[in-house]
Amino acid sequence: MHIGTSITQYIIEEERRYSDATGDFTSLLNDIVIACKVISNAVNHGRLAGVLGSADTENVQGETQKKLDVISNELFLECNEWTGHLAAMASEEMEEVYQLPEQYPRGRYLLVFDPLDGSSNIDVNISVGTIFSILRCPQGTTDPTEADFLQPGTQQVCAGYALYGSATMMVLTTGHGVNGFTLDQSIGEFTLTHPGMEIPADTREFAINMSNMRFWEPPMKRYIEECLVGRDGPRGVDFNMRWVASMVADVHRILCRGGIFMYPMDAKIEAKGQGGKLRLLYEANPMSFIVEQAGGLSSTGRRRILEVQPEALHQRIPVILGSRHEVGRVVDYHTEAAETA
Ligand code: P6P
Repeated sequence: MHIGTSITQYIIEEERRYSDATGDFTSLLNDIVIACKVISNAVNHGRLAGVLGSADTENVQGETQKKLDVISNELFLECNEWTGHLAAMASEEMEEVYQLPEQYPRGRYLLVFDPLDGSSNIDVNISVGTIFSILRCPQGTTDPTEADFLQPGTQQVCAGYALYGSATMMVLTTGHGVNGFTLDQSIGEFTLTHPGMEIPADTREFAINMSNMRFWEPPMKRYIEECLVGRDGPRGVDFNMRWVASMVADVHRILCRGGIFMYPMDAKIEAKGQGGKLRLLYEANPMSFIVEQAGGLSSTGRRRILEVQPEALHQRIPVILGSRHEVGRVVDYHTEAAETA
């Protein structure tokens, strides 16, 4: 009986690319996989396990936390804090950097994550996910501070997400392409099902929260209006729209069949003094690494997201990512607008 390539086998074979590999990274990635399996189990049991609904607490973002937000965050900490592979962790759900309990050894990596992205969908049984990014801990640092996490996305060692959907999947990149794994519930292992994922350069499908249209900047309005006019306008073709309001689900669709995902800057966000809606370190950067490794582009509209120098742990940023020809068009519209301003 052939069980296919397990995620464990994939990770170990990836490690063999590096002659100086110690097995540290392999073990770290396996710990993250375990955390995602446990979260998947909690999500799949939902109301049966009494884990739906609000936790009646707020996170650093000022958002009401779902019970599963808190549970998922605690699971990630519990599965990773003792291993000796990490020097510290940071999470959307925690204001400060998580310093490891002093009894645990320190390792060479930093882990930053959104333990349950899209959790506003959890109570209505729409797909949610976990997003994570692995950075190197600066040499000789044993008690990292926020400043040690403020590395541009180009410094990521690994990025991935788990999608808790009709199937539970994990999608990973370590800088050598993108691979997708599906959880085989019968053996409790992720198996390679989507090797070498690539985003088509062109698409006729866009993903954006249209209710914000009146707040967008002119180049974004121009792009979407052209898509809406379709074949009767300058694009000459009709477009389709999808918006799950779970970044992991929207990005996964784009990885599978192309598309462009946009959460642009808008006047409402600007009035709040924020740099965007989505968070740079644990949403935009890991998804941008994955998208670029799959042949797509990821931009703020004005610059490549992976090159942005973070200034704060929970910094927000505009995100336009997906099929490279469409992202390129949106960037061109922003450039033209700046040149004619
Ligand atoms: P809106 C989920 O809260 C999230 O961070 C992303 O997963 C998602 O793409 C976006 O926010 C949805 O935002 O304004 O449409 O609810």
